Amino acid sequence: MKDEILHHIRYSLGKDAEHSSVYDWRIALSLALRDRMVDHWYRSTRETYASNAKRVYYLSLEFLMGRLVEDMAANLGLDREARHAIEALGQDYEEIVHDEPDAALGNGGLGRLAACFMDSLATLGIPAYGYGIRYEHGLFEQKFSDGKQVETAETWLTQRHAWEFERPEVKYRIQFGGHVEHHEGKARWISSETVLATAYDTPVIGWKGTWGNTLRLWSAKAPGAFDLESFNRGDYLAAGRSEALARTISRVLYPDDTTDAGKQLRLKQEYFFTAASLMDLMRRYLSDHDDLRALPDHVAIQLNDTHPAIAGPELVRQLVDVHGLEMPEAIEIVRNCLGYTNHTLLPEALEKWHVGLMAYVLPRHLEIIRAIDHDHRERHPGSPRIIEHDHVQMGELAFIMAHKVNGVSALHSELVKETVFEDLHKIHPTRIINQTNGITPRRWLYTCNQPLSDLITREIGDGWVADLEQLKALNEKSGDKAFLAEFQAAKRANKVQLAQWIRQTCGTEVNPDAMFDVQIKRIHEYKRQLMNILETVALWNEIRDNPGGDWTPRVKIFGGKAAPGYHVAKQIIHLINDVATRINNDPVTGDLLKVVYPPNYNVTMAENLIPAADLSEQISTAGKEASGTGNMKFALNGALTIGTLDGANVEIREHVGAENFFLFGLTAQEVQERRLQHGFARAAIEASPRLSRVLGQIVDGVFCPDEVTRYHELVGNLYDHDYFLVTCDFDSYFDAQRRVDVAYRSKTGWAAMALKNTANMGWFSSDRTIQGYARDIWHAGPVNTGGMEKIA
Ligand code: NTF
Repeated sequence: MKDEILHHIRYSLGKDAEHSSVYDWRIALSLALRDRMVDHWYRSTRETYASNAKRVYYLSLEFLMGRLVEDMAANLGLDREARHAIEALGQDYEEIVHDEPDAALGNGGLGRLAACFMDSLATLGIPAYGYGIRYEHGLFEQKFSDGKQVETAETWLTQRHAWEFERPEVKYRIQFGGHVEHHEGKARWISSETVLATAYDTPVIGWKGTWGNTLRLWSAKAPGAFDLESFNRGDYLAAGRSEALARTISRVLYPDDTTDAGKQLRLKQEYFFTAASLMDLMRRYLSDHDDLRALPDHVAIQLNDTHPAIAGPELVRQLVDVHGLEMPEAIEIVRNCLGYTNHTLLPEALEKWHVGLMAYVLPRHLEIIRAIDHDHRERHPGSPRIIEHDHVQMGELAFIMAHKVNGVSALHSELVKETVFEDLHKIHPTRIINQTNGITPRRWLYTCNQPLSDLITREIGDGWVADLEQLKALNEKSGDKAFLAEFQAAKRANKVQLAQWIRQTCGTEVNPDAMFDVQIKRIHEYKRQLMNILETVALWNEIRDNPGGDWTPRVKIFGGKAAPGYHVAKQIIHLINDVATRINNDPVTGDLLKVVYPPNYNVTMAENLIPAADLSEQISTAGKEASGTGNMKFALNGALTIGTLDGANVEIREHVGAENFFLFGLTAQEVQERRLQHGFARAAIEASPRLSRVLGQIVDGVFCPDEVTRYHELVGNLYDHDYFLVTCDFDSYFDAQRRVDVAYRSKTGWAAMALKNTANMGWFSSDRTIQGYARDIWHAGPVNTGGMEKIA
């Protein structure tokens, strides 16, 4: 390793060791690791071709990969060797690892799930490609200015991205606009704009390097030659125009995972990467097959939400307009290739495109969508329409064009059947299935939590990393005092580290012996960070009322970004920061209560916070969080959950045991009923003196003396339109928190409960999730076991 790193310092970076910077060392280390991936990667590709195995294509507008160096080293089994080599070269390994910017090509859970799936696909040896966009700017960077969120552009690609291979020879012409001509039953799309999609490949190597897949991200370029004529005339802007316009498509990730933002460009992004991916997989298929009717035997395409739902009409277009198949047959072939995963029930997140826009950007696709709609309604009279109120409903389109539709937790999948797709479910009662989300144990325990990972490996060997259910063996240890002490010591080591990081990042001193209570996720009303901060104020009040009481010291930790246009979410951020300022400077509560909100939450920050958490906040309004995956990461790392019966919380609680989970709040059913009661929020506030007092303080400007009216709108909305039932669940939440306080006072009691969480979270490995998709949706499997067998 040492020689390989030095080789890259010299021949890839053109430096000598004495004059190399941290950046140089990082790139050299990354390139040395990448070299070690290549042979595994080629071998996997060769075996896939040789065995004629079915390939899985995961289409996702987001891949939230985070940093890669530690993950890549770990999967190659070179984590220790890499560290030793760097140290032997006189460099600081931590500093080098921390120099890598996060690949933040996603917003939150949906994008991070795609990244975990890539890891599991490679670990399981399933031939797969991830397809997405190589955004120049990932998710914006968040700063706080006087407590308010400020966004700046993220710039990960201003540095060299050492993991990827540029593929200038892989390029496709993606068309937009124009019109369609029909001649003798044949359609010809005369487009008005062309953009080139070019590929960048990142190898994804599974655990122990046994298999390698590819993450192929598309970048947009102008198709034509540079406009030298304008340039020579001195019109430099005109000379650069077509390049700039084309590149716009892969310029930025839309900073919003729940609203249908940025109309035309967003639709172009979706079509751009979907069409390029389908052209690419068709080229691969046709290179050694000639029967298009057999496509579904060799190709499984998974749509990560509706963002790539244009895949249905696009693949039909390729089969009909390019390869001459008949429309009904093409529709059937495509359906047998496609699966669609739904990730949300929030109506504002279900994509709809105005037919005018669709006709303008993708005129041929609009025709095909009408044909698909017609075909479906001929077969199923009374079926819901894809086009409704002049909008193409991408959820309906994805449903109709997929042979399987899945939700992401047991509860969510049932709600999908009962709500968004109620009518389509009646027509296709076996189409909707469930695949509960999972997380990769490689990143989310082995790499991010070394103290705990080492302890577990010492106790039960390292088989758990690829077979997480082996953690069950730890259940036997829950009565073993000595083991519990070591388990606690691992947590404490993580907390000490985090306390130091918090001091550096936020300037706040926190006591590692206090309970670390963490809520990290996008800021959204349904996730109810507001309820958490209101409870924090209520606790502050009670401590101040009785400062000599027997309080359990807490550090409330928040992390997360708000979509730049989401006004209420930004107010909530401001309120959390205002409350933090007041409480952290209160000598009465002192170390008993602290509130910290480090800015710019991302994957790397999650890897720091989760191993150090005692309490995981999963407090969404029941029925709103499709699954959650942070909830799984915390429980796996030995945090206890305070949560509602929502998303995967339900299944986590079943696995870890109800006695090791702090449950509160209304159920999804009760939420529905409560909303129908007139004035429910006002009634709940009036019935809760504690909540009334907190809201009164906020309105009186206790936390914003410089601008007393700052939160009047926020609080006013709670009284009148508390859609997410913060007020109704408040007391139940407060009481559950006090049960948490009591439980935390027994150190070994708490440690035993925490261990039960770690021991019983094995089922939530994304390896299990991927096996479910492979078995129930893709009918695909690893090459080396002859395909399906192992999984079935
Ligand atoms: C998210 N959906 C859900 O809100 C989470 O509950 C879930 O864990 C993840 O997907 C992964 O399934 C979205 O981000 C989106 F875009 F659909 F709103």
